[in-house]
Amino acid sequence: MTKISTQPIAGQKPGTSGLRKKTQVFMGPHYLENFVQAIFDVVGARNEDGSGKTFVLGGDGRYFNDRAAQVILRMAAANGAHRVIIGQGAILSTPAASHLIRLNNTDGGIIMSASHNPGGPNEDFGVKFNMSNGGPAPEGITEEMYKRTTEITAYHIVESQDVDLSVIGRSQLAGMIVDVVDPVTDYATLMESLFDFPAIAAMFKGGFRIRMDSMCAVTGPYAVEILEKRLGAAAGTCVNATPLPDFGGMHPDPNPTWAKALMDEMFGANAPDFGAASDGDGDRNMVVGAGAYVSPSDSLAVLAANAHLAPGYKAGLKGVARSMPTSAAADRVAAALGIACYETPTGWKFFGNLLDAGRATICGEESFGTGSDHVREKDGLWAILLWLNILAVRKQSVAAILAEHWAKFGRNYYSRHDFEAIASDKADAMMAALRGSLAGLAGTQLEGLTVQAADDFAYTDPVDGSVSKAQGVRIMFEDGSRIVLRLSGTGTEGATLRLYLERYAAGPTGLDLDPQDALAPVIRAAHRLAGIESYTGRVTPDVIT
Ligand code: VG1
Ligand code: CO
Repeated sequence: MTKISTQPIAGQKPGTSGLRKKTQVFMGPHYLENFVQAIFDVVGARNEDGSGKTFVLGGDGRYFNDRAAQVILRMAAANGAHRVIIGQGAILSTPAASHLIRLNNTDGGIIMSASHNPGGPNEDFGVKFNMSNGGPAPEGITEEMYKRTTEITAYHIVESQDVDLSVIGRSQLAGMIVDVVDPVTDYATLMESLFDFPAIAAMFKGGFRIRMDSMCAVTGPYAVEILEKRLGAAAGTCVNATPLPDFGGMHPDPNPTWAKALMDEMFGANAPDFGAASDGDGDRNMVVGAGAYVSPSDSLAVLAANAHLAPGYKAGLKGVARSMPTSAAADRVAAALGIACYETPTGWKFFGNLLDAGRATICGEESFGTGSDHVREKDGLWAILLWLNILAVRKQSVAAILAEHWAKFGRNYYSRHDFEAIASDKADAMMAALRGSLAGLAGTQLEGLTVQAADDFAYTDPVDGSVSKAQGVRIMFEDGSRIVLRLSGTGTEGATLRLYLERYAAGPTGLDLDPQDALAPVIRAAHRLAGIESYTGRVTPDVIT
């Protein structure tokens, strides 16, 4: 075992979901090692009695995934871990990693991913730690890790050859057990336990056509196994199904902008009945019907309203949770079902306590994330399979299900506008000015809207009482419209401003507008209130979802 002297490296502060930096930064001297040592220093690789702990390790296969895995294995051994369970080829989707942590009663896991960020030598890499419940480390723990990186003086690593991760089976690394497992099997079995596979298979057999776009990212092998092999979807249903280190040069973010080929197919002639895409690490999903795009906020609401149709949820839901910027469509479903609805800050780590405490069964974020208490991460293929299960039972099109949903609950028109790579000082100045103006906003009239209330969202976790402040500026209007602004915590270049826009239409008329048209006055109000152009020089967003 070798103890290597090191020095603190600035900026190793985990964001919304782990530490994300340019790959070159992660590959720099001691960078990965310092952060991994900080993880082990905070969570401990040994139990109090001196025995070693067990961890799960895997990543989304992006550039540097394989080499980083070898470093982390050597460091786990040197820090005294007993055993590491790792996906073959160091591959695990984020939800599959969460499942393996729980299934094997381990002490947590390290996931190597920058999720929806592009990959490659000049793109992004990331590392995050998940706790023994399978969920991302809460803020208190990531803060401790960050603090540790600012005072680190040494890390531990064994000298050894690489472990062969290409072959399933057990080996030893300096006394530590390394179990290389199939990344797909346990996850696929979990899905089979939750959903009515025979009903979905019968639907496929009856001619229902689906297109699954894995965006050259990690879900490819999972999608092929589950959709094509176990459910009998036509060969070729899954496209971009081979994970590539640079995601084929694409941006593995399943939204209408980056999954444009899928959108074109779903809105073209002879479109399949159902289309879906997932992101770099497999925790996000986009679903589309023939000619019918489902916004993530609506998807959460439809899934919550229909989950009881799937075997895993037939007893009903204990509660629903959504991130604050997500639309209130799910709240209306929760109210109708008579169950609790929670509003949390952005990031899946805030759902963990609610899921562990049995307060929420289904959670979702506007950023194409949905999941349930089956794991402690959002789960792209899970959402896709729940949709398929619902479609198999209801025997209606996606468009018809959406229309019926809006007719019953009204429609929360919703859109997110992203302004990327803004100079950080300008973005900070804009947010500071906006925060400073909030106290005087109530009663202000603009664009035909009257401000009812404005605040900076703060969250008190109902389970452990921890408080998270400054989670996004909210401006609520008297007619139920809402504007939210926050800066991204996952980007690696400058600042990304996220502007979230919402307007409610009760129906029965006015439920079929283009969201950008329905939201036009809210968009204008947002630009005026925040002074986006005068601070950042931007008028047009880079990405609209
Ligand atoms: C974004 C999304 C957030 C999501 C996070 C991680 O964070 O807005 O909802 O939880 O990404 O998703 P931010 O701070 O950039 O807005 V993933 O699939 O990138 O792990
Ligand atoms: Co992701």
